[in-house]
Amino acid sequence: MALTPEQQATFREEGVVVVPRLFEEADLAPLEEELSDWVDGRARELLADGRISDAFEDAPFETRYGKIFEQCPQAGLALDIVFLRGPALFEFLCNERLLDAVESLVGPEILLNPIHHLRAKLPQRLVPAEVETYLNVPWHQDSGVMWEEADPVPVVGVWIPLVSATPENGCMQAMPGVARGGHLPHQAEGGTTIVPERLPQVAPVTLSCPRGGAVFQDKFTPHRSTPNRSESVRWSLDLRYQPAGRPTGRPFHPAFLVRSRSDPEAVCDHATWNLRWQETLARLAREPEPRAHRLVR
Ligand SMILES: O=C(O)CCC(=O)C(=O)O
Repeated sequence: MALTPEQQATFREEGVVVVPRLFEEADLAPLEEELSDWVDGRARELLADGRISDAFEDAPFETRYGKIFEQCPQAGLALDIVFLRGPALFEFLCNERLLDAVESLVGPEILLNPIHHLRAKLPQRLVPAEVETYLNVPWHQDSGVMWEEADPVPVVGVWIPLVSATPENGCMQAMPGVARGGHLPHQAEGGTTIVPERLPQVAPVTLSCPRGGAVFQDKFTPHRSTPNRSESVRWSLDLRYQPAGRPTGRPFHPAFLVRSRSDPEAVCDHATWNLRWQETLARLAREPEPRAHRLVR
């Protein structure tokens, strides 16, 4: 579904727009099932190894992972898009409604930028210090995690909650109307974050978003996510799309053509996506990974 002219105008002017109804339940269900199967498999393994005492087989998607994690934090290992790489996940990255919306912002030749994550944001009381700034991301722009080569490219961030995101369970916040100012310096201290003296003095908007909706953001829009004060897991995806044939800001990671009106045959399939990430991860395990984030200190 293309964004409405009003939504497109909000995106252009504010650098962020919440689209509360983008997906049907049928778009999300296969992905939720694939993730639930993954949690189930991990729970069974840990139970068999004696590392957890209860696999919580009957717990729903929103809470089961947290209950497993609480017993054994290794439950969270390799829980991200590039490690999971399942068919439903790939199918979702190429979802027609999603790409129609993206097309209305970046045009008909669409590249999936390699910066994409699945976040199972735990209840705050369970968040280990090592992943604090991955789950409670401090103020940053997406340009801060990309090389400068992507500055002129309209990379659009799409944040998709798999359970309704609210202030209670740690939804996102963003600073509207400042994207036009471009890239701001980021530092490593406190997790990749805008240098405090350069943080715009703009009142943030809280981006509550129901399941079925999505938040679209300019790569220069400062955003952060707030702690999850609920007892459920706030599952979400954050994806990035851009016009094909332009730098991604991650030249050492693969990018994938997911829609092409001029050459539909050229779009990537699940097997290719899977293989290219496998090859890339194997290569990066052998050699030092170049620095991905753009940090001034
Ligand atoms: O999901 C979150 O909590 C953070 C996501 C984020 O920082 C992003 O989409 O760039």
